[in-house]
Amino acid sequence: MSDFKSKFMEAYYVLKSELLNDPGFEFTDDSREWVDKMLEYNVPGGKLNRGLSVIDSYSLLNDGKELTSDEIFKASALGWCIEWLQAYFLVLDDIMDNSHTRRGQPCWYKVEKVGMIAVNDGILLRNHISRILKNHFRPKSYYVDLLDLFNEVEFQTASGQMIDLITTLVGEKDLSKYSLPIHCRIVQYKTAYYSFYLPVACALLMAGENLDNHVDVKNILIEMGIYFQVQDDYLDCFADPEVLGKIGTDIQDFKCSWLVVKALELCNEEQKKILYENYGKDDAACIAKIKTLYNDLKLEEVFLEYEKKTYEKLTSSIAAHPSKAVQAVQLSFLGKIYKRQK
Ligand code: GPP
Ligand code: MG
Ligand code: MG
Ligand code: MG
Repeated sequence: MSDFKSKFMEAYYVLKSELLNDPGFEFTDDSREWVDKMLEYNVPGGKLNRGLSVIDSYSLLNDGKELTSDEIFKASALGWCIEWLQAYFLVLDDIMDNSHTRRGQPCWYKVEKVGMIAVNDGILLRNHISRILKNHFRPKSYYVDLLDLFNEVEFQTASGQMIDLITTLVGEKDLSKYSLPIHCRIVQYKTAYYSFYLPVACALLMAGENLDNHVDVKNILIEMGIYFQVQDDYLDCFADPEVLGKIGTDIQDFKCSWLVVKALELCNEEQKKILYENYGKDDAACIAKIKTLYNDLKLEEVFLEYEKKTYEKLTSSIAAHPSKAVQAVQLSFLGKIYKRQK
């Protein structure tokens, strides 16, 4: 399915060039250079799964019929809108999470001369999405639905991010409020909608579908998105940062991670004391104690068991869907993330 990758990359350069020559602003050489660097640093360097999924999904929804170059470009442009959205979220999320690295390089706000300019760059990235949609979709009958979709999903994500952040409030660090339902609510909103539902919803709109008729697809994709964020939480602690491209910060950030929720479920009184005393402290010795505890509780095995069960559950839900094309879209997503290492 990666046959679209080179076309997808070509579209990136077209879109970037349009943004660098946007008639809505009088660019100077300096400002154009800033935006160019900022985009190169933050937009194309990820796995591009979300973006590529729009073309893959659109192609599958068209029963694999050969796409015209205009269709490939349009689906790519929507895919890039999601990659731009992701860049916008990550630039700001890394500031909020006090993170160090992302995609194998320092977080954008950590780059010399950037600092808090990164906040405005995040706002610019968000605005670029609207510019791209306006430049390429304004005459389309589904333009309003696209704008509405991006607005809805951004609202859901920012709301999820809010609950992710307010559960960690300094001075109110209280592990007793962490549970699986709270975790599930956070990750459904902060990750699942924009990472899983949005690419398929874009492809459905481009294919002329009404999103109200696809609530069942949405529900399965949300389940998949929750699984994806459980993997993210697991990898935050157990992956090699070299492979993952980022250094985990969930333990010191006091995050309501799937791992701490499982640890709370499985620990004895003595281990609970260790959790309460060491979780959420930015201190190497405290972090090491939490990691030892996670190993003692065999959380790697617990995760692998969860992963297996979730995979089985998802494949059977997908198999129950009436449309073969929709099944194929969902299976291609699941295949991309099952047992991922980064
Ligand atoms: C992932 O959480 C969630 C996001 C990146 C959404 C951010 C939303 C905003 C409105 C800024 P995470 O912090 O676990 O991701 P990572 O592990 O990649 O830092
Ligand atoms: Mg975060
Ligand atoms: Mg983060
Ligand atoms: Mg994370």
